[in-house]
Amino acid sequence: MKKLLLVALFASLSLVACKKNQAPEETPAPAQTAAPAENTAQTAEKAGVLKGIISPENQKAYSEGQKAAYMAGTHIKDKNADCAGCHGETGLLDDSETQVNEGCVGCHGDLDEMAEVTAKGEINPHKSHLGKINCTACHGGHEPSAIYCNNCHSFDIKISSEGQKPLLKKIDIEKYKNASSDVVENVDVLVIGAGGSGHIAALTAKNNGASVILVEKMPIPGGNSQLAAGGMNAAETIYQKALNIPDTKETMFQDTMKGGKNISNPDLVKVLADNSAGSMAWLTSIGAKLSAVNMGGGATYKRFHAPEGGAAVGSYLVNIYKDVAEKEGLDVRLNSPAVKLIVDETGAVKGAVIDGKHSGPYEIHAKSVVLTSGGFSANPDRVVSYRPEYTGMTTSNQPGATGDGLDLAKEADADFIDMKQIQIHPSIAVGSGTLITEAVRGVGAIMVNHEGNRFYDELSTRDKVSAAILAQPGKTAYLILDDNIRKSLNQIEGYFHLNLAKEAPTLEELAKLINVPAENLVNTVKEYNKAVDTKKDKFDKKPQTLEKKVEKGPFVAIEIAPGVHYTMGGVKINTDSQVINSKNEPIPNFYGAGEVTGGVHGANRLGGNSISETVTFGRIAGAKAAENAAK
Ligand code: MEZ
Repeated sequence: MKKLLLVALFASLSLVACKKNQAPEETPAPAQTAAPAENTAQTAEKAGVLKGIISPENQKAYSEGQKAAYMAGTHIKDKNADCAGCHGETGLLDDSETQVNEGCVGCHGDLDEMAEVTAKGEINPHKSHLGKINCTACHGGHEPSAIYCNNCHSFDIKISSEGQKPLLKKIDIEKYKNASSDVVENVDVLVIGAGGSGHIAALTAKNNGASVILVEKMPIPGGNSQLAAGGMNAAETIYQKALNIPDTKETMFQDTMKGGKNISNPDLVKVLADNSAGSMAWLTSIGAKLSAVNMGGGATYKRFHAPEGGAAVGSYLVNIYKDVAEKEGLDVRLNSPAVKLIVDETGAVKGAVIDGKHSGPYEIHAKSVVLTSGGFSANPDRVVSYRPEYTGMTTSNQPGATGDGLDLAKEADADFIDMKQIQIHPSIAVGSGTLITEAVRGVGAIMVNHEGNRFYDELSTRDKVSAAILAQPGKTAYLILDDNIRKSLNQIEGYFHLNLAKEAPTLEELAKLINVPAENLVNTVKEYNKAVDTKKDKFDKKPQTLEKKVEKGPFVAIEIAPGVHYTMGGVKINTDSQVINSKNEPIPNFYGAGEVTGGVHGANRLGGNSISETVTFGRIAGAKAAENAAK
């Protein structure tokens, strides 16, 4: 029905001639010259093409480098195409490109339908963990298309209108130092960054009666939360109780402090642990069920909560947040970077300047601003400025994780903490940016070096496991698992799907496949299986983590190497999620949550604590921001 409505809406708009469900053609488009500085609608108007048919003149304008006249390959060939079909009669696009995307869907079908007609091989770009996303996240109307997936993967996918370029979205905040605009909107709460923390803060503020705008610089929402694989830590949950897991908030507090080498802010860690079961209950209330409980690195008990069957936690949650946001009518604006904070003479934060992709700069005046813009693992320059030894390292992060929010916060005199504490995750699949979730080790995979020998406790903290891998010849290792372990976590099938895992019927054959001495691998596994029986391991793996033997073929190997995963440092906050300034005082009207903040994880974050942080501190920040706005 919805589809019919969309088609009807589209039909009423004097349309681009629709060829529904036509697969995009691989039409090479002429080379593009530099884009003009003005926005697309202005350029289009100047070029006089807004209402015209795509004409020879239009094509000529394109070939002369006028961006507005550039059309994605399929469209440029369509002599009957009409700009208003995508742009509407005004020609003005909203920054989220809602209308134009409705147009794409009206002509071509939705993602599911496109997945049917474009299925080529195993990898289907229209069916991914990113869930429902805009067509324009990848397909360009007036600029070459880009395969969003290839920011993290290296798929050999063809896309119409060339374009494979990575989408790193680093915003040069310095450039906007004096930015301002006469175009002003007013709102109670402005949330900057639509990842997990941002969605939760925005939804909470809205539920607490505030008007809310959530802005996101990327063309898709979700941030790094979208990529979170393993689980969410929480103690004393109903799911743990049902499994008789004797975990407590105090144990979670102690594990987190110890994992962070005791430099975390204990008040924040206490908030994290004490609220974790409540955060889980809140997730349940919005339809998220994280009832599978696994072991995470550095944890005393199983507290790593994931969807039943072991699906990736992040995309599962983010897709629920997006649905709730849509249902509740949350104002979410994509392609809308916050480029400057508005700070008054007393130091209070009053809003931000947004540079919308189509609308250009405008101001949002807000009674409260919540910063949830994420970390900076995808910004190698910034990472290396703190940790030169990480030069050239891969990352597991989405391309928007560049840390611009830190530069914004600096304008409001925010204080920073633990900036040098950057987490290296032990298991990024070699040759890709794909995280092999810690849950693989949590459900029983062992780790061997190129000699086929184990060398460390697989479930120690990430800093130690990473250092141990980097000390091995070749600086990579193999995860080895059997069919029982494989079947206990369905994300592992995904690694096969992505060509990152190898399998063989016997350990000897697997050894041959990965080029390690077979005798060593067989003996290593024998010795490990004995440790499972005796609960005594030569690398001191905790008895409760010695659960499953590696015994049933086919056997699986995944080559892994450490990569930049999480930035523990960030803006200083207090337990009310208020951002703290250089005089150690809360900055009026300014809140922060998630990876842009520091202090919760100290020198090393435990796996599963970041999703927990997004929910707990996202909710606190949203509630406090709404309360402040109501004053
Ligand atoms: O919290 C994380 O970073 C996490 C659980 C990652 C993973 O290995 O899945």
